Amino acid sequence: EAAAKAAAATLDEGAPTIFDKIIAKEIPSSIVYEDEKVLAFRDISPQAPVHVVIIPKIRDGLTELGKAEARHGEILGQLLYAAKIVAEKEGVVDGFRVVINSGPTACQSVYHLHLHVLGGRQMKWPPG
Ligand code: DGP
Repeated sequence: EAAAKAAAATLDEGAPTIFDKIIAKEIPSSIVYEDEKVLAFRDISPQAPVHVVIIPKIRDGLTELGKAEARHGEILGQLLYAAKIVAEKEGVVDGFRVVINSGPTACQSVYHLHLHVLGGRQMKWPPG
């Protein structure tokens, strides 16, 4: 599946993404946590019993982590802290994984920076 995903890799063109529609509530999502700056919702294709995606509500050029600039430091910290809040809410704070796929080689498919919070099963290392 990863190979298929990589083969179908999309590129960062800075275009609006499906996550804008999720933020605008134009398409439904199962929201786990929300505050002024971030939104966390269940992944449509869960890779673990707990699989939540956390995004900044305002993308501000942050299409992928590889394009982060110093000015993004605050929101990056807020996203990471939100991962801990989500893990706590989902009952996996004792063991969870946070993943950021950046760019096509890493199989990023939506170019609005996001963290994956995964938990509820034993993780393996190294990741695929
Ligand atoms: P990545 O491959 O790291 O770019 O992750 C994008 C994730 O977003 C992927 O795991 C599936 C999820 N996703 C894509 N579209 C939707 C959607 O419309 N709703 C929800 N809930 N998740 C989505």
